[in-house]
Amino acid sequence: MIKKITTLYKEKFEGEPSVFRSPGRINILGEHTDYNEGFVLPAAIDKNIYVAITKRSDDQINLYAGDFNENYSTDTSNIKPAPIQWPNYILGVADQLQKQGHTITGFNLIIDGDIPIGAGLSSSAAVECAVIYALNEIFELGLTRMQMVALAQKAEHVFAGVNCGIMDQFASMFGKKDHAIKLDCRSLHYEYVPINLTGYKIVLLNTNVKHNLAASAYNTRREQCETGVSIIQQNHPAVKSLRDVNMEMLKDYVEAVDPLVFRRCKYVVQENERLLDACEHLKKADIKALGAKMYQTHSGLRYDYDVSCKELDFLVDYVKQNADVAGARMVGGGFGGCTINLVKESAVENLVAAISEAYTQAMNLPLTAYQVSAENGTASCTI
Ligand code: GAF
Repeated sequence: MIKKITTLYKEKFEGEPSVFRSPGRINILGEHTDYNEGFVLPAAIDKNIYVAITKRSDDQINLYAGDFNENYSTDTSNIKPAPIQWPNYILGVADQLQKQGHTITGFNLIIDGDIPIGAGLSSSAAVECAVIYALNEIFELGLTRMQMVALAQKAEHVFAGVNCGIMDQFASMFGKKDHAIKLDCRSLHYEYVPINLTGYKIVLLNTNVKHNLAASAYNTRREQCETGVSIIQQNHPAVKSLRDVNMEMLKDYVEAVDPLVFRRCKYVVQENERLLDACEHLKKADIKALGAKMYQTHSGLRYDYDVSCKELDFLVDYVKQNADVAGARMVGGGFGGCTINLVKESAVENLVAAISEAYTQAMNLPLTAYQVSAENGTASCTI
């Protein structure tokens, strides 16, 4: 990929570029908990977005996306959302830098990568993190990783219109080889937990669908959680987020008033509890117990949080009958993308063959499988 993007750069622009990469992520447990100030357990993976870049002396911004074979140009005095989507993940970052008082000149930038788009593996956060890291380096802005994460998240809110939590950008920037990150999204305290799967592999199964309502439904879920909090606050003013809420409070104050909001909040409260247990299972390499938690999470996302879809449910239901699969669930925001599966190493090949055939027959869609490992976060690449 590094050679490919450098060659592409030289075809499109002049000069010797610097190259940076930022990974996609999986999440072992803790879905839709980040914007509720809860816990998450993601890991950066061995699939990346790459950026090749040089700065310019004028104010011209020239972008080219290898994936789409498309270019887009603007200038630093006129950064606003583009009519096509992909430049917005780059321009949103430049816009945030300017809003935070940083001065940048123009730049030439090529973007490419091997994170499947729309697969729930955070290709957009990886773009934002690769770009902020690249701009921080070439313009010597002196931002810390934590500052870059916050800025990338804000770029997603403003230019992509998704009110996301902090998990994706954090995982991309702070990933560590062979480790998951247990992140407290309230304090931002984090701990690396070794991924010790004792004979199991992490297999992603990509439904190859991304239903349209994903972004708007995501924002609605976030609002429903906030509604739940505001109902409880009438009796418990100290409650700031679902992090401070327990099942008793939900039953006492929310269930009768708003049954839908109750179900949404119930899922989040239970998921936070599950995550703390799951971390202990992972630390003890108790893969069966960890897998059981993953199945429970999927049920919660399917029936209470209502962010799954028939394609994801098909894949989870299928593997549930297989003793070689310890656990599975949808990963990321939902409405398509991948399931994450813990599969006995010796069974991976047969499972992928069988489920691919069954999925295609049932859904009339191809299934794509990836075996992934946990890798380091955003970095410069040596050319
Ligand atoms: C998306 C968001 F970007 C994350 O912040 C997180 O909320 C996730 O959905 C669900 O856990 O990836």
